[in-house]
Amino acid sequence: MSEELEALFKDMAQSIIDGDSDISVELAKKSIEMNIPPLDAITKGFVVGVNYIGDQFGAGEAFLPELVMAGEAMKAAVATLEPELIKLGEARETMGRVVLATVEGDIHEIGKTLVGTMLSASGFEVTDLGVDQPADKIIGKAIEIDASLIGMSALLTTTMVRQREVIEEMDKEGLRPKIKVMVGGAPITRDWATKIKADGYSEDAVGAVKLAKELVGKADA
Ligand code: B12
Repeated sequence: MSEELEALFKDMAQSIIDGDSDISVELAKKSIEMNIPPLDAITKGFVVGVNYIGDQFGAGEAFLPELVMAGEAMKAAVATLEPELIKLGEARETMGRVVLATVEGDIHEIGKTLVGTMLSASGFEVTDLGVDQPADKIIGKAIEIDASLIGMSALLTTTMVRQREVIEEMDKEGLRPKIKVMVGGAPITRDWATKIKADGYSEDAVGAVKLAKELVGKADA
């Protein structure tokens, strides 16, 4: 990696740590001008900062206002890069409909939105219900739009259990295997996904696209 690039990624991470949306957006724009792949800017730059603040918060060394500011700066940077992410997709055929949501009681949206953007860029028709979504809303929407896939995000150890509730409800209503389920979010592991009988899990947005294609039977597309 060139020194200039390394410095830019470092500044990106720092802008999130400082919770400075003006600078994070400015750096996102700069990376577009420099033709840096938008996913690199996110994963090698901004995410490093948000993870740092998350760890500091977890250790009691950063507090809620800092977490909120970092979240806002992260959201603004990802939103700036979103059109570039979409441009990357050269989807010709539609891959199927996906309902995406963060589960009830959980308002973390950045990772879920990023997954949604990447799925759209890859040809999926994404209905993003947003955050804090109860099981009946998620399932109801999937039935309404005849979705082939539901993607659920959870960022809290206290809300990840909601993913299981949705799956149990779907099984009760006989909706699977017609509608597949993938799960994700920072505390989610492959073991958890297996335990709750999800059809798949991915730890990041690129993996989520690959998984979604596999689940709808279009792995080669
Ligand atoms: C930003 C942030 C916030 C922001 C969210 C802003 C927003 N608009 O989204 C705000 C300030 C609102 C917030 C609030 C809280 N937060 Co918070 N937050 C974070 C932080 C720092 C970063 C999350 C993030 O955006 N990461 C960047 C994105 C890109 O990554 P991601 O979300 O993991 O998503 C990727 C993958 O997981 C995956 N993925 C995600 N979703 C899906 C879905 C599918 C289907 C698939 C396949 C893949 C997938 O792909 C994504 C892209 O690569 C994390 C720490 C961390 N490192 O996770 C804490 C963290 C999650 N928060 C935490 C806590 C405790 C809280 C609060 C309870 C704090 C409080 N006391 O109020 C509240 C909860 C409010 C609620 N009810 O939800 C804890 C959770 C601890 C735990 N064990 O449960 C963490 C881990 C911090 C910590 N170390 O303590 N938070």
